[in-house]
Amino acid sequence: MIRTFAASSAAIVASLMFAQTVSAQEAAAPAPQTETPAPASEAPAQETAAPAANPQIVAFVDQEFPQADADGDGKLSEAEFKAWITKLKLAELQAQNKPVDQAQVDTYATNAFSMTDKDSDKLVSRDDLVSFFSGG
Ligand SMILES: [Ca+2]
Ligand SMILES: [Ca+2]
Repeated sequence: MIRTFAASSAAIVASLMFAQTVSAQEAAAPAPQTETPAPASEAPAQETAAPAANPQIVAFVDQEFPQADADGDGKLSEAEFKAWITKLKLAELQAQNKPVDQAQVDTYATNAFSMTDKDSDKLVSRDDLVSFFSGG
């Protein structure tokens, strides 16, 4: 039961991530800033600092992050991230009976890392992953 859920959510998140990566490649330019300022005058008592993350994404990251973080320092290096995302991608391709193009998977992993590492310090935190998978 749990294994089935984990596998299906991994596939969903991997597909989501692939769609984002493809669209970013097509755009070939930094995404326009679409931040809409929150109405500050309303509901001042409510904490609005942390937007609610999709529980399925949080569960997925909580499950996957420790496996991806090979040296256990709480951050994914580029090598750790790419090894992990490559494994996910290969599993997705296998599940769909699609041929594996290693060069394409490498490019995908490189793009995914740069998109996830928003501050370009070559490290990806758990929160970075959650926000990336959440489309942020
Ligand atoms: Ca690490
Ligand atoms: Ca970073």
